[in-house]
Amino acid sequence: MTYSSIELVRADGIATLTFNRPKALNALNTILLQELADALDSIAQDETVRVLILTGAGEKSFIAGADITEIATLTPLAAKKFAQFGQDIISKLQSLPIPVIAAVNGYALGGGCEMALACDFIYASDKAIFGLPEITLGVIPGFGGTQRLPRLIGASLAKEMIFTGKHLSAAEAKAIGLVNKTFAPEELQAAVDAISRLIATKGKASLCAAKQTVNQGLNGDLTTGLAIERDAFALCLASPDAKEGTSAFLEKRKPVFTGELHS
Ligand code: DAK
Repeated sequence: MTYSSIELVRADGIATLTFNRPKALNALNTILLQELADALDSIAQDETVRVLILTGAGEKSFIAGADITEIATLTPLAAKKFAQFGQDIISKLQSLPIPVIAAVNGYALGGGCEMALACDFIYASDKAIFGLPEITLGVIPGFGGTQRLPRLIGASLAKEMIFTGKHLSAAEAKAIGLVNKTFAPEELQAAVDAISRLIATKGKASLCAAKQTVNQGLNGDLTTGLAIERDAFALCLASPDAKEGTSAFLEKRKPVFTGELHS
Protein backbone atom coordinates (compact mmCIF):
# COMPACT_ATOMS: atom_id res chain seq x y z
CA MET A 1 0.00 0.00 0.00
CA THR A 2 1.31 3.48 -0.83
CA TYR A 3 0.83 5.94 2.01
CA SER A 4 -0.33 9.54 1.60
CA SER A 5 -1.26 10.42 5.19
CA ILE A 6 1.39 8.59 7.19
CA GLU A 7 5.10 7.90 6.74
CA LEU A 8 6.77 4.70 7.86
CA VAL A 9 10.56 4.41 8.19
CA ARG A 10 12.46 1.40 9.54
CA ALA A 11 16.11 1.41 10.62
CA ASP A 12 18.17 -0.64 13.06
CA GLY A 13 15.22 -2.48 14.58
CA ILE A 14 13.22 0.72 15.15
CA ALA A 15 10.19 1.74 13.09
CA THR A 16 9.01 5.34 13.12
CA LEU A 17 5.46 6.04 11.99
CA THR A 18 4.67 9.72 11.41
CA PHE A 19 1.09 10.99 11.08
CA ASN A 20 1.42 13.23 8.07
CA ARG A 21 -1.45 15.66 7.50
CA PRO A 22 0.22 18.73 8.99
CA LYS A 23 -2.19 21.19 7.30
CA ALA A 24 -5.04 19.58 9.29
CA LEU A 25 -2.83 19.16 12.38
CA ASN A 26 -2.66 15.43 11.55
CA ALA A 27 -6.38 14.89 12.26
CA LEU A 28 -7.50 11.29 11.88
CA ASN A 29 -9.56 10.74 8.74
CA THR A 30 -10.61 7.44 7.18
CA ILE A 31 -7.66 7.30 4.76
CA LEU A 32 -5.14 7.89 7.54
CA LEU A 33 -6.76 5.21 9.71
CA GLN A 34 -6.74 2.70 6.83
CA GLU A 35 -3.07 3.40 6.20
CA LEU A 36 -2.32 3.08 9.91
CA ALA A 37 -4.03 -0.33 10.01
CA ASP A 38 -1.96 -1.50 7.05
CA ALA A 39 1.28 -0.19 8.58
CA LEU A 40 0.57 -1.88 11.93
CA ASP A 41 -0.04 -5.22 10.17
CA SER A 42 3.22 -4.83 8.29
CA ILE A 43 5.17 -3.96 11.47
CA ALA A 44 3.61 -6.89 13.36
CA GLN A 45 4.91 -9.25 10.66
CA ASP A 46 8.40 -7.72 10.51
CA GLU A 47 10.64 -9.79 12.77
CA THR A 48 13.44 -7.21 12.58
CA VAL A 49 11.44 -4.44 14.27
CA ARG A 50 11.67 -4.30 18.09
CA VAL A 51 10.30 -0.84 18.85
CA LEU A 52 7.72 1.40 17.19
CA ILE A 53 7.68 5.18 17.62
CA LEU A 54 4.57 7.20 16.78
CA THR A 55 4.87 10.93 16.15
CA GLY A 56 3.28 13.78 14.21
CA ALA A 57 4.55 15.76 11.23
CA GLY A 58 5.12 19.49 11.70
CA GLU A 59 5.89 21.44 14.83
CA LYS A 60 2.37 21.97 16.15
CA SER A 61 0.63 18.67 16.46
CA PHE A 62 0.82 14.98 17.25
CA ILE A 63 -2.86 14.48 16.29
CA ALA A 64 -5.58 17.12 16.81
CA GLY A 65 -8.26 14.45 17.08
CA ALA A 66 -10.61 12.74 14.70
CA ASP A 67 -11.24 14.79 11.56
CA ILE A 68 -14.19 16.97 12.54
CA THR A 69 -15.17 17.52 8.88
CA GLU A 70 -15.79 13.74 8.66
CA ILE A 71 -17.48 13.43 12.07
CA ALA A 72 -19.90 16.25 11.22
CA THR A 73 -21.41 14.24 8.37
CA LEU A 74 -21.88 10.93 10.23
CA THR A 75 -25.32 9.41 10.73
CA PRO A 76 -25.69 7.44 14.02
CA LEU A 77 -25.20 4.17 12.10
CA ALA A 78 -22.12 5.48 10.30
CA ALA A 79 -20.85 6.86 13.62
CA LYS A 80 -21.06 3.38 15.16
CA LYS A 81 -19.13 1.93 12.22
CA PHE A 82 -16.55 4.73 12.43
CA ALA A 83 -16.10 4.23 16.18
CA GLN A 84 -15.76 0.46 15.71
CA PHE A 85 -13.21 1.01 12.94
CA GLY A 86 -11.22 3.44 15.12
CA GLN A 87 -11.44 1.23 18.21
CA ASP A 88 -10.29 -1.83 16.23
CA ILE A 89 -7.23 0.01 14.93
CA ILE A 90 -6.35 1.43 18.32
CA SER A 91 -6.75 -2.03 19.88
CA LYS A 92 -4.49 -3.38 17.14
CA LEU A 93 -1.94 -0.75 18.18
CA GLN A 94 -2.23 -1.60 21.88
CA SER A 95 -1.85 -5.32 21.21
CA LEU A 96 1.13 -4.94 18.88
CA PRO A 97 3.62 -7.38 20.45
CA ILE A 98 6.55 -4.93 20.50
CA PRO A 99 6.92 -1.79 22.67
CA VAL A 100 5.34 1.35 21.21
CA ILE A 101 6.38 4.85 22.31
CA ALA A 102 4.32 7.96 21.61
CA ALA A 103 6.56 10.97 20.89
CA VAL A 104 3.97 13.70 21.41
CA ASN A 105 5.32 16.81 19.71
CA GLY A 106 2.26 19.08 20.02
CA TYR A 107 -1.52 18.76 20.26
CA ALA A 108 -2.76 15.33 21.36
CA LEU A 109 -6.48 15.98 21.46
CA GLY A 110 -9.46 13.64 21.31
CA GLY A 111 -8.58 10.65 19.14
CA GLY A 112 -4.95 11.87 19.24
CA CYS A 113 -4.84 11.63 23.02
CA GLU A 114 -6.53 8.22 22.74
CA MET A 115 -3.91 7.08 20.21
CA ALA A 116 -1.14 8.09 22.63
CA LEU A 117 -2.95 6.28 25.46
CA ALA A 118 -2.82 3.03 23.48
CA CYS A 119 0.99 3.28 23.30
CA ASP A 120 3.13 1.75 26.04
CA PHE A 121 4.33 5.12 27.28
CA ILE A 122 4.46 8.75 26.28
CA TYR A 123 7.42 11.11 25.98
CA ALA A 124 6.32 14.66 25.17
CA SER A 125 7.60 18.03 24.12
CA ASP A 126 7.08 20.54 26.90
CA LYS A 127 4.90 22.43 24.39
CA ALA A 128 2.55 19.43 24.01
CA ILE A 129 -1.13 19.85 24.88
CA PHE A 130 -3.36 16.94 25.92
CA GLY A 131 -7.13 16.79 26.18
CA LEU A 132 -10.37 14.99 25.42
CA PRO A 133 -12.50 17.85 24.05
CA GLU A 134 -15.26 15.59 22.63
CA ILE A 135 -17.78 16.83 25.24
CA THR A 136 -17.44 20.29 23.66
CA LEU A 137 -18.58 18.75 20.35
CA GLY A 138 -21.56 17.08 22.03
CA VAL A 139 -20.12 13.57 21.91
CA ILE A 140 -17.86 11.46 24.14
CA PRO A 141 -14.44 9.93 23.46
CA GLY A 142 -15.01 7.12 20.98
CA PHE A 143 -11.57 5.60 20.53
CA GLY A 144 -11.15 4.09 23.99
CA GLY A 145 -10.53 7.25 26.03
CA THR A 146 -13.27 6.52 28.58
CA GLN A 147 -11.61 3.16 29.28
CA ARG A 148 -7.85 3.62 28.93
CA LEU A 149 -7.51 7.04 30.60
CA PRO A 150 -9.08 6.01 33.96
CA ARG A 151 -6.97 2.84 33.96
CA LEU A 152 -3.85 5.02 33.60
CA ILE A 153 -4.53 8.06 35.80
CA GLY A 154 -7.50 6.97 37.93
CA ALA A 155 -11.24 7.50 37.49
CA SER A 156 -11.65 10.91 39.13
CA LEU A 157 -8.88 12.69 37.22
CA ALA A 158 -10.05 11.02 34.00
CA LYS A 159 -13.65 12.11 34.62
CA GLU A 160 -12.51 15.69 35.23
CA MET A 161 -10.73 15.69 31.84
CA ILE A 162 -13.67 14.02 30.06
CA PHE A 163 -16.42 16.17 31.68
CA THR A 164 -14.64 19.49 31.07
CA GLY A 165 -12.82 18.85 27.78
CA LYS A 166 -10.08 21.10 29.21
CA HIS A 167 -6.57 21.15 27.72
CA LEU A 168 -3.68 20.01 29.91
CA SER A 169 -0.13 21.29 29.49
CA ALA A 170 2.67 18.76 29.17
CA ALA A 171 3.74 19.58 32.74
CA GLU A 172 0.21 18.91 34.03
CA ALA A 173 0.03 15.68 32.03
CA LYS A 174 3.33 14.58 33.53
CA ALA A 175 2.19 15.44 37.06
CA ILE A 176 -0.81 13.10 36.77
CA GLY A 177 1.16 10.25 35.20
CA LEU A 178 -0.22 10.56 31.68
CA VAL A 179 3.27 11.36 30.36
CA ASN A 180 6.51 9.71 31.50
CA LYS A 181 8.93 12.53 30.63
CA THR A 182 8.93 15.94 28.97
CA PHE A 183 11.67 17.58 26.92
CA ALA A 184 12.40 20.83 25.12
CA PRO A 185 10.83 20.46 21.64
CA GLU A 186 14.22 20.25 19.93
CA GLU A 187 15.33 17.49 22.32
CA LEU A 188 12.28 15.24 22.09
CA GLN A 189 13.35 13.22 19.05
CA ALA A 190 16.85 12.53 20.42
CA ALA A 191 15.39 11.41 23.76
CA VAL A 192 12.88 9.09 22.08
CA ASP A 193 15.61 7.72 19.78
CA ALA A 194 17.86 7.05 22.78
CA ILE A 195 15.23 5.16 24.80
CA SER A 196 14.17 3.25 21.66
CA ARG A 197 17.76 2.22 20.92
CA LEU A 198 18.18 1.05 24.51
CA ILE A 199 14.99 -1.04 24.33
CA ALA A 200 15.99 -2.40 20.90
CA THR A 201 19.16 -3.90 22.41
CA LYS A 202 16.99 -6.24 24.52
CA GLY A 203 15.76 -9.66 23.47
CA LYS A 204 12.60 -9.56 21.38
CA ALA A 205 11.07 -12.60 23.08
CA SER A 206 11.39 -11.05 26.53
CA LEU A 207 10.23 -7.61 25.35
CA CYS A 208 7.08 -9.11 23.84
CA ALA A 209 6.49 -11.31 26.88
CA ALA A 210 6.92 -8.35 29.26
CA LYS A 211 4.46 -6.21 27.31
CA GLN A 212 1.88 -8.96 27.00
CA THR A 213 2.18 -9.89 30.67
CA VAL A 214 1.66 -6.33 31.91
CA ASN A 215 -1.28 -5.75 29.55
CA GLN A 216 -3.01 -9.06 30.26
CA GLY A 217 -2.37 -8.78 33.99
CA LEU A 218 -4.04 -5.35 34.12
CA ASN A 219 -7.28 -6.93 32.88
CA GLY A 220 -7.60 -9.33 35.80
CA ASP A 221 -6.91 -9.86 39.50
CA LEU A 222 -3.45 -10.18 41.05
CA THR A 223 -3.57 -13.98 41.35
CA THR A 224 -4.40 -14.34 37.67
CA GLY A 225 -1.73 -11.80 36.76
CA LEU A 226 0.91 -13.68 38.73
CA ALA A 227 -0.07 -16.91 36.97
CA ILE A 228 0.30 -15.16 33.60
CA GLU A 229 3.72 -13.87 34.69
CA ARG A 230 4.86 -17.32 35.83
CA ASP A 231 3.93 -18.93 32.52
CA ALA A 232 5.46 -16.14 30.45
CA PHE A 233 8.67 -16.34 32.53
CA ALA A 234 8.91 -20.07 31.85
CA LEU A 235 8.36 -19.50 28.12
CA CYS A 236 11.08 -16.82 28.04
CA LEU A 237 13.55 -19.31 29.53
CA ALA A 238 12.97 -21.54 26.52
CA SER A 239 14.06 -18.77 24.12
CA PRO A 240 17.57 -18.47 22.62
CA ASP A 241 17.70 -14.94 24.05
CA ALA A 242 17.49 -16.23 27.63
CA LYS A 243 20.36 -18.61 26.89
CA GLU A 244 22.35 -15.73 25.39
CA GLY A 245 21.52 -13.28 28.21
CA THR A 246 22.52 -15.63 31.02
CA SER A 247 25.64 -16.91 29.17
CA ALA A 248 26.76 -13.35 28.43
CA PHE A 249 26.49 -12.45 32.12
CA LEU A 250 28.52 -15.47 33.19
CA GLU A 251 31.12 -14.83 30.46
CA LYS A 252 31.32 -11.14 31.46
CA ARG A 253 30.37 -9.83 28.01
CA LYS A 254 27.47 -7.90 26.51
CA PRO A 255 24.62 -10.07 25.23
CA VAL A 256 23.82 -10.13 21.53
CA PHE A 257 20.16 -11.02 21.15
CA THR A 258 19.10 -12.59 17.88
CA GLY A 259 15.45 -11.71 18.26
CA GLU A 260 14.31 -15.28 17.53
CA LEU A 261 11.03 -15.83 19.31
CA HIS A 262 11.24 -19.61 19.78
CA SER A 263 14.00 -22.12 20.38
N1 DAK B 1 -10.32 17.93 12.34
C1 DAK B 1 -10.21 18.55 11.15
N2 DAK B 1 -9.43 19.64 10.95
C2 DAK B 1 -8.74 20.13 11.99
C3 DAK B 1 -8.81 19.52 13.27
C4 DAK B 1 -9.63 18.35 13.43
N3 DAK B 1 -9.74 17.70 14.59
N4 DAK B 1 -8.03 20.24 14.12
C5 DAK B 1 -7.50 21.23 13.40
N5 DAK B 1 -7.92 21.18 12.11
C6 DAK B 1 -7.56 22.06 11.01
C7 DAK B 1 -8.26 23.42 11.18
O1 DAK B 1 -9.58 23.37 10.67
C8 DAK B 1 -7.36 24.31 10.34
O2 DAK B 1 -7.65 24.10 8.97
P1 DAK B 1 -7.68 25.35 7.92
O3 DAK B 1 -8.67 26.29 8.47
O4 DAK B 1 -6.27 25.89 7.94
O5 DAK B 1 -8.07 24.71 6.62
C9 DAK B 1 -5.98 23.72 10.59
O6 DAK B 1 -6.18 22.38 11.07
C10 DAK B 1 -5.19 24.47 11.65
O7 DAK B 1 -6.04 24.58 12.80
P2 DAK B 1 -6.33 25.96 13.56
O8 DAK B 1 -6.29 27.11 12.61
O9 DAK B 1 -7.56 25.76 14.36
O10 DAK B 1 -5.05 26.06 14.52
P3 DAK B 1 -4.95 26.76 15.94
O11 DAK B 1 -3.50 26.75 16.29
O12 DAK B 1 -5.69 28.07 15.96
O13 DAK B 1 -5.75 25.78 16.94
C11 DAK B 1 -6.33 23.61 17.87
C12 DAK B 1 -5.25 24.47 17.15
C13 DAK B 1 -5.81 22.17 17.93
C14 DAK B 1 -6.53 24.15 19.30
C15 DAK B 1 -7.66 23.74 17.09
O14 DAK B 1 -7.37 23.43 15.71
C16 DAK B 1 -8.68 22.77 17.58
O15 DAK B 1 -9.32 23.02 18.61
N6 DAK B 1 -8.90 21.70 16.81
C17 DAK B 1 -9.94 20.74 17.11
C18 DAK B 1 -9.53 19.91 18.28
C19 DAK B 1 -10.60 18.92 18.66
O16 DAK B 1 -11.71 19.29 19.08
N7 DAK B 1 -10.22 17.68 18.49
C20 DAK B 1 -11.07 16.60 18.97
C21 DAK B 1 -11.82 16.13 17.86
S1 DAK B 1 -13.07 15.07 18.48
C22 DAK B 1 -16.52 8.89 17.56
C23 DAK B 1 -15.29 8.34 17.61
C24 DAK B 1 -14.20 9.13 17.87
C25 DAK B 1 -14.37 10.47 18.08
C26 DAK B 1 -15.62 11.02 18.02
C27 DAK B 1 -16.71 10.22 17.78
N8 DAK B 1 -17.66 8.10 17.24
C28 DAK B 1 -18.43 7.59 18.32
C29 DAK B 1 -18.28 8.45 16.00
C30 DAK B 1 -13.25 11.30 18.31
C31 DAK B 1 -13.48 12.61 18.40
C32 DAK B 1 -12.42 13.55 18.40
O17 DAK B 1 -11.24 13.29 18.30
